[in-house]
This record gives sequence, C-alpha cells and structure tokens, in this order.
Amino acid sequence: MNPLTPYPALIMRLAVGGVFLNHGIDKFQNGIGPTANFLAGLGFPMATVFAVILITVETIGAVCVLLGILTRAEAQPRQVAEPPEVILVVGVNGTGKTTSIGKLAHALRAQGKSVLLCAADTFRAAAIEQLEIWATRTGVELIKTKPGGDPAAVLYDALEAARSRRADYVIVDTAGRLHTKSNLMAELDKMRRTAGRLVPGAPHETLLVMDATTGQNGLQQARQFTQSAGVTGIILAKLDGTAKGGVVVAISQELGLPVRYVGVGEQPGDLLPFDAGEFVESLFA
Ligand SMILES: Nc1nc2c(ncn2[C@@H]2O[C@H](COP(=O)(O)OP(=O)(O)OP(=O)(O)O)[C@@H](O)[C@H]2O)c(=O)[nH]1
Ligand SMILES: [Mg+2]
Repeated sequence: MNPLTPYPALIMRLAVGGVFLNHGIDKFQNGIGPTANFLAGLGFPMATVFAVILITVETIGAVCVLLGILTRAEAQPRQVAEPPEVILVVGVNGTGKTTSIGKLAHALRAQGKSVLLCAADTFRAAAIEQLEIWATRTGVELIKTKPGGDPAAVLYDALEAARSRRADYVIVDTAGRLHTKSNLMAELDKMRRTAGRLVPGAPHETLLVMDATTGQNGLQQARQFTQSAGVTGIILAKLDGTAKGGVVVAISQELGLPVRYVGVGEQPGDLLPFDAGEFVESLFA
C-alpha cells in the first residue's frame, strides 16, 4: 500500500511518468537526490520525501514494463519472398477498416509500391463505393464484384489480377463482423484458405482494426479474431479523439500481437507507424 492517499499518488505518478518520458532516465535518476534534499529543505517530513522517492522508482518500473510490452508491439512484419504481399483487414463493425485501408494504400503508394485493393465487403450497402472512392483518391486499382457476391470469389479474382499485373500489395477489405458470430468468422477462414491456394503464404498479414475507444471488450475481440482469422497485427484507429487506446497494452501482453499503425484522422496521410515511446507518453499525458 502506498504511503500517500490514492489520488495525490496517482497524480504524482502521472507527473513523474511525464517527466521521465520527456527527459530520459539518466536525468531523472540524477534528479531524485536533489529533489529529496529540496523537499527536506522546505521542511517536508522525511516520510513524504521517502514517499516521493518510492513513487518515482515505482513509476520508472511501470513505464519500463509498459515499454517492454509495447516495444514488442513495434515488431516488423516478416519479409515476403515474392510479391504480391496480401494484407487481410478484419474487425468488428465501424472500427475504421475501410478508411485505414485507404490510408495504407496512400502510404504504400508514397513508397513507390503498386497496390491493388480488393472489395471483399460485399455485405454492407455502399461498402464497395466507399472503397472505390479511396481507390480513386490514392490512384490504385480496385477489384470488385456485385453487392451480395461471394467475398472469397472476389478475393480470388483480385489475387489473379495482382499476379498478372505483378502488384506489390493486395489489401483486402472485409465486412465488419461481430467476433461472437461463428458463421461470419468461418467466412474469414474460407477467405484465408482461398488466398493461400493462390499465393504461397497468403495472407501474409491479417490486421485487426481496433477503435481506440474500445474498452476491455477489445481484448475479447482480439482473442476471437486471432483464433478464427489468424490476426498478426493491430491497427489502432481513431487515436485522434479523446481515447488513448490503452486496451492494446492488454492485447500485446496476452496475445503478443504487434501494433503496426495508428489512425489519427480521416485524411490519406493520417496513418502513422506505431511508436511505443510516444504511445506510453500519451498514456501519461
Ligand atoms: N477521427 C477518425 N475517424 C476515423 C478514423 N478511422 C476511421 N474513421 C471514421 O470512422 C468511421 C467508420 O470508418 P470505416 O472505415 O467506414 O469503418 P469500417 O470498419 O470499414 O466500417 P464497416 O465496414 O461498416 O464495418 C468513418 O466515419 C471514418 O471516417 C481515424 O483514425 N480517426
Ligand atoms: Mg468498411
């Protein structure tokens, strides 16, 4: 039990965490002694001074643990021997899948890569048009079918097209689905098998798009999607709002899943590579 009451202790922890992250561990450790002397000089009882030191050490420990978990979350994707690299994008309804795909296509195009989008959300009205707008906006080709068509069939067409055009990447949009609906989760498995038959090792990445406002339910989502759809990484969308997306810490810790990107808006340039240091800093901000 901490010597200070919970709220001052929490505020102190956050402040200490912020200073630590902003100025680095060396400066911070060097600052402990003078700070203790300063507090004692002001006439604070030694108990308070010790409490400050205790909280400081505790906070450094907590920050290091968080960074440890999330640095693993910065892990790079595996190299793909031969293009196309197939990226399947999955998640529950409305998390930001289609928007993230548009932004990812923009980022890959900026790196000079050729990208083909696959509109395998044939379920939601206007989903195909939404992806089409992103394809036009980012200057990439889209492979689609009619609404209500078989997602695995359009994926097959997209992979054939990508192979014949020698595209570097195929990014596959899928319909939002509740992780508790086993028939919809099975559909993802069928798509994965179709991809693997056409392109060796595909899908090379299966990215779960999580809304940063999701609470503990996010862990359950991640568990189910990992089990049924072989998720290999997370895109944490909508981090530009008030939510901090702390649920990815639990996800990274339990499932060892890396966070690949964060979404910070609705414009093409609003997808950033995940940075564990910045993320932990924002948790303390
Ligand atoms: N502010 C903000 N809004 C976002 C971000 N990503 C997506 N959105 C918005 O969130 C809403 C849902 O985004 P979509 O990309 O359609 O989500 P989806 O997961 O494809 O949705 P379904 O296909 O219906 O399951 C849209 O209004 C997007 O503009 C983000 O990083 N920041
Ligand atoms: Mg969508």
